Amino acid sequence: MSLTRTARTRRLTAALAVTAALALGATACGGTTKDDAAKEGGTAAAGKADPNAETKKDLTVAFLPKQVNNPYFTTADNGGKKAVESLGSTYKEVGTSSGTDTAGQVSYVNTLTQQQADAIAVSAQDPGALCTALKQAMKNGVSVVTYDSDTKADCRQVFVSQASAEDLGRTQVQEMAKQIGGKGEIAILSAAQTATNQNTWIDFMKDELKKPEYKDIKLVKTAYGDDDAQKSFQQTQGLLQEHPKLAGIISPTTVGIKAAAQYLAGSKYKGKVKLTGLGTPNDMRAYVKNGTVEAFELWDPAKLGALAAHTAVALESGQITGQEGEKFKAGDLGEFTVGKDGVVSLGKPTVFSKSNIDDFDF
Ligand code: RAM
Repeated sequence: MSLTRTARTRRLTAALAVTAALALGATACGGTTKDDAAKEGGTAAAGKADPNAETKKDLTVAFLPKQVNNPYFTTADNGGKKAVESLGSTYKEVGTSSGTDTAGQVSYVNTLTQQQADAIAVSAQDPGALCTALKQAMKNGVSVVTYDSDTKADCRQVFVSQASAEDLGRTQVQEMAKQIGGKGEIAILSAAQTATNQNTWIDFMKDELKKPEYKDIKLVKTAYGDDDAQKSFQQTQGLLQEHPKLAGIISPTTVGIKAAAQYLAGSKYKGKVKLTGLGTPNDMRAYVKNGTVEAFELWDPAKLGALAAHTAVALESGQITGQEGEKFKAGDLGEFTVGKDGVVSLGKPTVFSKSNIDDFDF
């Protein structure tokens, strides 16, 4: 019997067990780790990687973004879809419309496990909330990749990161400092308070701000707009009411920076209060052209989605297991190496300003 068939039979049995466990409300019992899964011989962690193993086809690869109706994830997941289909497998996307519905994300993971998806690529709304469900998925032979926003390292096999988190955090502070001439009060407008990606970047921003060259810059508040356009708009308004001397806002979320730009553009602060962070060129083009925003950064979300898809299929095919040093091919994106803690990094982000924004369409 082929490994796939064995894995399938095991999955079916395990899926029935999951159903039973869920019916009993016993979802918190899955303390299994990636290594336990490996011992069970699942494709999810088949012990040793074989870089020459054949790429499996006819797999079902499910994408579970932080938020389905967020244009950033629409672009990312479409990149994932193209890559999955180019590899001869089936793509599907499930997810919640709110960026703070962690219970919803958990329930999608459980459903995908019961449906015996071959691989899941998930952007986690919360680092810990998904752990039990993801461990259960891996125990059932599902390959688990996080992309964009990570869970804990033992709750997935690989994290596909958009760029170095440290670079992203530090460069946003450097850009802000340049725009405000090295002094003044600044604030951060983030996404959800639990978001792993934003929180990691913010930690690096705070660390960067400790350097002597930023002694005249004061971070006065971190606000959370939950990746909800209206809440982010209101939070921006609140920041300026509370801190009328604010010199700038850093918003490391595509939803937040767009809402903040919209608020500033229609206010007396336009062009005076600086705004930078992470945005898509299509969302921000008008605000760059009308002088509300000078520069901001981002990676190509479609490439991030494509890399997540290639990583998921490489795991499911046994070409990698998530150990440091393993190499795999990701189609047109080239060859990648799994780094420390199972992290695969897409590369360097692009800084967008008036001079180059029209070269990009996403
Ligand atoms: C939002 C989401 C996403 C983040 C981007 C920059 O779309 O919070 O997780 O990576 O912004």
